[in-house]
Amino acid sequence: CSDSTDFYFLHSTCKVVVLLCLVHISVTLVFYVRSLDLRFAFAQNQQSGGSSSSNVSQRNQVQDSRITVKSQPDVKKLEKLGPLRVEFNLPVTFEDTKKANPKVGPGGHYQPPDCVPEQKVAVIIPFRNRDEHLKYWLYYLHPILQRQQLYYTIFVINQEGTGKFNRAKLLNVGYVEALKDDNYDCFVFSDVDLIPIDDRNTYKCFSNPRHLSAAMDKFGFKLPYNQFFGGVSSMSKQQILKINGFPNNYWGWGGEDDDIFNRLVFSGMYVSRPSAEIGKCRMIRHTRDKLNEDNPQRFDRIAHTRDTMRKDGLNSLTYKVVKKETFDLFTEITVDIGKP
Ligand SMILES: *[C@@H]1O[C@H](CO)[C@@H](O)[C@H](O)[C@H]1NC(C)=O
Ligand SMILES: [Mn+2]
Repeated sequence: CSDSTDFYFLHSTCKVVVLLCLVHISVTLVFYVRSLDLRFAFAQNQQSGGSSSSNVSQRNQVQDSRITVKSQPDVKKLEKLGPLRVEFNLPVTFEDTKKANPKVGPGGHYQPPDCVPEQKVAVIIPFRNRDEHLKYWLYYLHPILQRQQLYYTIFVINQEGTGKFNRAKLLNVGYVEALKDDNYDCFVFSDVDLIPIDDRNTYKCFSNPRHLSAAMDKFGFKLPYNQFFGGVSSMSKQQILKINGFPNNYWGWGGEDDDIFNRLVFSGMYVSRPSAEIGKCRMIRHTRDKLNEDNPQRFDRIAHTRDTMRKDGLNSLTYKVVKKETFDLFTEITVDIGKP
């Protein structure tokens, strides 16, 4: 009798042990499969990174040997600087942003009260019909730029009318118009829908043109291709003059940023960038604007930057200022930039 209970006890212990083993194995399996998934997704990402930049393979690229893209050391860590929380679902108004930034003056100007600025920065935003995005941009950027202790003014360059959008020409206009207000020595060019996540990403100029939006969420927080210069960049007055500003004849979407990249490489400069960590930024998701169709001529254009850059740029720029308004958080300049 006692024998059989012993046996019974042994039997159930074995059962428990076997069960535990099974649980262990399945848990291990689940984690293993998950890690495979991750690795697979990563590989896919890598691939799509390579091929979705298909616009690159079609591009007649500047010879690779001429391209040097170097990382420059980021600013020394200042207190309170670091990663931020950036979201686009909270309701944000111009009024609230104004209240939250009492030290920002008319036209969106700020200067640090207790130090002499090393650079005067004009922030140029090419714009049309994106008030929703501009609200978020101002809400996030004003506090960041003040923490970075910059002397700066925000210029929103608004393309009048319903013709095709021309981002690069608006950048030229921003450069020229800002200089009528103050002797800026640094220009930051930012799309209205891009917000940096890390405020150590200083919106100022460096010894070479700087690509500030180095790790966009849209591209999995890395560069879509090495020569990418779109989104947010900064260039000093000297650097801009060296490349004759930006092209005026890219109407519609795409290519103008590649043309700018070519210009600076042909002028003997390279692109500096923050690290992938500090260069992280978020883009506000949106559908393509109606009047910003792909520019079918862009591949041809970027293949000829070397021939066109001396004739087309700041020295051939024409436009008419329609209106200049000084708002609390930014200066808006509405311009007629003509048609293709
Ligand atoms: C290639 O794609 C990038 C990222 O979307 C864009 O900024 C660039 O203008 C495109 N270039 C061309 C030639 O289409
Ligand atoms: Mn966009």
